[in-house]
Amino acid sequence: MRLYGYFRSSATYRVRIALGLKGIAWETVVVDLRAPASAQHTSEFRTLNPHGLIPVLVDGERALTQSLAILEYLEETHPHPPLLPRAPAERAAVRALALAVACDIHPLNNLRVLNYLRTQLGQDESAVNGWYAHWIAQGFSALERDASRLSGDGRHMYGTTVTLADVCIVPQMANARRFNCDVAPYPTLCAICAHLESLPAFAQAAPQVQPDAAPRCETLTRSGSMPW
Ligand SMILES: N[C@@H](CCC(=O)N[C@@H](CS)C(=O)NCC(=O)O)C(=O)O
Repeated sequence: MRLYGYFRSSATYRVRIALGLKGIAWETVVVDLRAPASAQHTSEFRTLNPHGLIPVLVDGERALTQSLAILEYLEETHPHPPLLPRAPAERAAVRALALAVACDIHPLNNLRVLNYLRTQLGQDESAVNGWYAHWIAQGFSALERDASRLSGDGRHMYGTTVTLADVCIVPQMANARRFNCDVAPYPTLCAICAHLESLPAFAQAAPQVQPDAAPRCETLTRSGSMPW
């Protein structure tokens, strides 16, 4: 399989984790989201995904988009280890946690949204960071309550095994930390992520160990010129 992605893309990070958990071999094709490359906007990439978003997973002749659809595809084609429980109500609960991240938090803080705030709406970095922190706080407050209720061991979002909810929370937590959001009010989420990040599939999927994690990116982030 070929995974079109970028080291800091949290949606790609989700797919890397799932591929690792399921023991699937893949190769990475780097789509550099940073200006001036902005590879997601090239006609070549838009042919692969007209939405101009990563990840894209190519399996044979088929190009799959939308990380949650990709995760479900991997779950169906490589069922072991399962990332969803067996009972329909439990599957719905896990999907709800994953979707709370993927549909309610992440899209509001995506690169193109932040860039729109900066450019079309003329907001400065302080306002953009405030926007980012606001939506993290909204989402994480509720997820903290969810996890307190649904985690079976304080090490997983749901029950006592790794699920799609875990695959989604770890990249979002990494993003929140990168944007200096205060995550102290979410001790359950922090404990869960600390455990998950120690697992090999999560550790090997982490942004900082990806081949395209170049020092230049760190410089750009710290300077505040383009936090991606
Ligand atoms: N719902 C999509 C979101 C994908 C997405 O937003 N990807 C980001 C990187 S994490 C991206 O490609 N951003 C490019 C841009 O905003 O221009 C998914 O889950 O795959």
